[in-house]
Amino acid sequence: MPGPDAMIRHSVLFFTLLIHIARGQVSYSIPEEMSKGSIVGNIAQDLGLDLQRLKSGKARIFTRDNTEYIELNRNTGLLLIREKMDRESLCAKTTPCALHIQMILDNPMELYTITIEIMDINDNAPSFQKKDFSFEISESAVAGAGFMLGGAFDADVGTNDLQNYSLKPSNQFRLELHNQADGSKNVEMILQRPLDRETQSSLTLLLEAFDGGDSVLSGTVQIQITVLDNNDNAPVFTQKVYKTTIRENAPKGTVLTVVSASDADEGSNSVVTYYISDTVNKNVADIFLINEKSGELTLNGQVDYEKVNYYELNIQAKDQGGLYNACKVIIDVLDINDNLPSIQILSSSHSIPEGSNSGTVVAMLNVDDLDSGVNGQVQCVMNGNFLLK
Ligand SMILES: [Ca+2]
Ligand SMILES: [Ca+2]
Ligand SMILES: [Ca+2]
Ligand SMILES: [Ca+2]
Repeated sequence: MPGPDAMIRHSVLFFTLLIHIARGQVSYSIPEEMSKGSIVGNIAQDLGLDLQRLKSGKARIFTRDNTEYIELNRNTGLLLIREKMDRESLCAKTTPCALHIQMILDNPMELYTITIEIMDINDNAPSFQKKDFSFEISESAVAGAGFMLGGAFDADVGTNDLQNYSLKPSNQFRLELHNQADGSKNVEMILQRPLDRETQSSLTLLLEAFDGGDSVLSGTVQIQITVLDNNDNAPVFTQKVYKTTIRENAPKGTVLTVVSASDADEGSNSVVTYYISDTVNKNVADIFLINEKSGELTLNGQVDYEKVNYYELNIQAKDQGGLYNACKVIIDVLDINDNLPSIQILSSSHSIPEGSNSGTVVAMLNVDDLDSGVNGQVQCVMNGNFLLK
């Protein structure tokens, strides 16, 4: 509803128009919502009747449905607003909107037809039936996909009626309006470029409807969009290569390292399981065990530095949708002193001739230790009258 200022403005803009006088009939055009007591027109003057005749003829207004919107002041000859008229209630979308009344006089009996056209003022903003629209759209939806939105309604007519729509922001979606047979427009929201749930999992848009009044009125509705996940991300390991060490003969269950991969998707699309993918060397896969869920790599067999001092494992992280990523775990086995030095006699003399010279070789021995570093350094000691070389 317009405020007092607006009413003053309207009464200036829509000053009562005398449209037509034919014999016995007169037409006026007034804006809707004129306040009680406002002047519609000077009927006496417009019909060329003097005020005396109005009085003597007991001039009065007659309406077919007895709704008395208009009254006649016999003393002044003015037609006045008796009850405020709302064009929308009287005529809805019908144009033109006119009130047909009669003025009756007695002595002699006379009948005048008065037509009052009620002009629309822009006193209704477009409004949406729904408070908001909500959509669930997969991030796999392609550009060009359309989503129907409910239109707005404006009770006014002509340029004061609904004229256009806007959608904000407009980077992801644009509007398409489809003209209907009844003159209304179907509003469709078109995806301009694919959504990415990992960048933005929900969007709020504002649909605004405008009329074409002198001062434009508008109505808005929110569009809530939830972006549904698609499995478009493979798991990613936090490291490409993990390095670790283990002492040989470490007990079964010893934790070597924990590998970890994250997946940017959500729900089952982001659930990661770990596998040792090194199937070439079955032994390797048997020696180590990875926890499918936690990525914890443990020792499941024996490592012997003297046999293998270095392992390279390929580990895969797989999501529920089958996307995967791989990493390497490099394991250095650390030596411990777990081997006794061994002595082998390569050749020996069973007897030594008496008086043999000092320095005569009597036996050749091989002394060895499988360990490495200081663990493999051997010191030989001998008793008796012999010398080790
Ligand atoms: Ca109106
Ligand atoms: Ca309007
Ligand atoms: Ca995924
Ligand atoms: Ca995704």
